[in-house]
Amino acid sequence: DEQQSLLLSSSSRFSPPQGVKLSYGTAGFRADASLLPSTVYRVGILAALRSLKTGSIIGLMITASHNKVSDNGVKIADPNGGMLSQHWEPFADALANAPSPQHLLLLINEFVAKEGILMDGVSQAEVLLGRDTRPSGDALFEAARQGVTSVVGAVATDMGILTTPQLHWMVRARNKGMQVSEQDYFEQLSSSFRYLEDLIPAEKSKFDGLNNKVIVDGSNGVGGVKLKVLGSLLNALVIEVRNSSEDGGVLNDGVGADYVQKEKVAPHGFGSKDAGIRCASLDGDADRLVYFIVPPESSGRIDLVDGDKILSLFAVFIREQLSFLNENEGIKNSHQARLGVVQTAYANGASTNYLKQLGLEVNFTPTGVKYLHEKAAEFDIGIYFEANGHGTVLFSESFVGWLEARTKEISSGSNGSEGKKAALRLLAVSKLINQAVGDALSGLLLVEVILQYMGWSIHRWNELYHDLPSRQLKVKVADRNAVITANAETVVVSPPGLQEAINAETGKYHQGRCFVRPSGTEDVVRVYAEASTQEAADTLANSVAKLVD
Ligand code: 16G
Ligand code: ZN
Repeated sequence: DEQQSLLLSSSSRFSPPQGVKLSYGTAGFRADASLLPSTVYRVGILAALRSLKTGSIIGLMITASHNKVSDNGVKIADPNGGMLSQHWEPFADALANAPSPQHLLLLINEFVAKEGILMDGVSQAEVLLGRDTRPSGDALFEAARQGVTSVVGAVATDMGILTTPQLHWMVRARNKGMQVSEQDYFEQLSSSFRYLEDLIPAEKSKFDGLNNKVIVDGSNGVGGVKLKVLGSLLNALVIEVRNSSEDGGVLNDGVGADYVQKEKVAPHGFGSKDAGIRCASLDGDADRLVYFIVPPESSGRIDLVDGDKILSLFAVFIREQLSFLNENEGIKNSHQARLGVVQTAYANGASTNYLKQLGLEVNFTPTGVKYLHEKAAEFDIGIYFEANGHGTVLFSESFVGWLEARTKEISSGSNGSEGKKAALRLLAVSKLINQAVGDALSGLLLVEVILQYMGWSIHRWNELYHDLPSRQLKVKVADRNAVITANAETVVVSPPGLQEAINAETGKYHQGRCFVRPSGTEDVVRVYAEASTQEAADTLANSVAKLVD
């Protein structure tokens, strides 16, 4: 029929690369861009099928995040704006690796039958397409468009050049029946930021002098461009953007959140002239954010204020607002909101101790946003962050409803103005922060307004706790999947004996902690070690790397 011949003819234009096996890893498919047209085309088909299956709008983003400029990648945003349901990942793998159009068609027909997807040509499907600033983005966009439209009844909507979190936000908003132009995104972020600023008590210190300025490294990518637009909608806060894609530098080359966090050095374009000023860095698709402090002397080393510290700042603020709410509520209105935080094994041990001392429930999941996000969604307010700067805050619908009711009820009463303000602040946070996925732009605005509210400099914030020295290494091995882990990647269960050997090494160090895991994005095994001195962390990491080798 029409559908079958359409798929056959369009797929014959996109031959899969020879001798490469692709896998929908932690962050979708990623590879050298030249290998990807057929994969992206096929993910276009998958996105259209996903839209038919869910009866909702689906997103397809073309990016390779912090990876080098010649790489690219593709990932799907599900109806709620989150990651593709894990249950569909094996189908994505099978599609990408089908050797011929005939195989592809067979796979699709089988899957469609199994999932009960109605491919009747009458049902409608829509996929929002986004891409970052990579030069390969245009051609891959075209491949994706052809994939989507090879499913009869499916429409591909070009959302243009976007950050990854913008696309996820748009998918989430569209499926809630909201407007989703880029202007709507900027409008929601900037207005909730200004609203939060207005809710800062007069006696709390406002921005002054240097304190109203943040300098942001855009990783020579899409984030810098978008941040300039966002910044132009704000008054008190001055955002100076460096390393934006139009500045001519190479994407992710000596710049960006991944580089700054892993190497602990200042990105290109930053130096001792910036000493004392708040600096921040985005990654190539602006879903990661870290802050840093440049020291006065030009050693290149920086004080890193990473995802763990952003999480801690958010947790302190939200916990304070919740306590205001409880103080000001009569017994009949009280609602013990469940606040939970989620980290991975990469979280600095000092951050975990700090959060526990605050009395918070700290949960651990394996690396990868899909795991953290899912766990955080179990709470009334769930905050998750990876040390690398990817994270966000999730509010349950029922809690948002409760907050809305609070603001109305309290306003008719006489006391409780602090409680009402706290409810208003939390509601504004729920609108400012991107609840679809970690978003460096909305995260930056939330950090900035909380610092303003607290009257804190970046130095004061950085002093919340002191990071334990740590070291990360990667080891090239024949088969990274020979390493199997459990307990949120903290324990090796296979090969046998390896964990015992790691324990024996770790036991030699004061405050020693060490784990190994197979990377989800590169063909390596990663080693992480922490100890009371940098030298000890380095030696521990090196000796465990030898055990893996
Ligand atoms: C991907 C993940 C990130 C994770 C990283 C780990 C998403 C959207 N991104 O970039 O969360 O930290 O992979 O990489 O899930 P690794 O497995 O190579 O260490
Ligand atoms: Zn990214």
